[in-house]
Amino acid sequence: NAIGVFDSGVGGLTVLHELRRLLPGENLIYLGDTARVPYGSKSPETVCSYSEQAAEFLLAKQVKMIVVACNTASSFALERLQQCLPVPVVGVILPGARCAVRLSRRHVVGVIGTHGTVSSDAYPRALKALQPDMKVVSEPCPLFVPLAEEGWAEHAVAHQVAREYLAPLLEQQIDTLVLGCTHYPLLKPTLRQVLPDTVQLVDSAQETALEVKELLSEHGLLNPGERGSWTFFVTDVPTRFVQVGQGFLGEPVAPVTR
Ligand code: DGN
Repeated sequence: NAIGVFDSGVGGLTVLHELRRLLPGENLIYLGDTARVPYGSKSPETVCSYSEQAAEFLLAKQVKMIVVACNTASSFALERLQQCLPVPVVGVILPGARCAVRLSRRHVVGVIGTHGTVSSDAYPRALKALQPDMKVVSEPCPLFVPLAEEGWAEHAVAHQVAREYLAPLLEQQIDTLVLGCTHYPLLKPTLRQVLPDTVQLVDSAQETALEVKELLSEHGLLNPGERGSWTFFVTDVPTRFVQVGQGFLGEPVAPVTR
């Protein structure tokens, strides 16, 4: 059986990339809800209902577990999905929070994400549950999403936007920054240049892949080997998903079924 992964669109391919690297024997089924992206600016009710539909689609494909690759969907819908679904469900928030707690020396952590993720308070809740004296400073950075999709993640404009967004976090002297959105790993080189060397970056995608591996081995569900398949589904015509997706996945995205 495959691992089902869903996201609002193309961004979750950063999570798929990490899953593929860490678990090359697994069959992966990806659903990008490209007809209804973005989730980041929609209400909790809407994001929950879209997430339930995505999970149902994957369950019908007999997946053995589901990864909610989208930070906004994880923020709003993870608990509900974990309660209702007959397979294990992993989101991206807790793995990222765990890593931040491990790395942070002074317990002042920055979190960046969509408006939805930041307004949900999901990261601060997870971080404080793990480390009660944690100070969390959050900042929505919505413009990073179109910059990454446009291939402008390292453009001068991205540097300027990053300086504006990160200024309040640097004022609070964060020592760790959680990249709480599927698109932000593409901005790592830019963020690295804007941030002092003392600030550590947490890539939720990498941490999530580790958590999936642990969960599968705990349940005896790990697929050994090197030759897992992957299959892509989208809810709109696949043209743009294929074009933009390559930059997120690090290799060509194909074949894609609508
Ligand atoms: N996938 C979304 C997230 O990680 O929050 C970003 C894209 C979006 O829906 N705005």
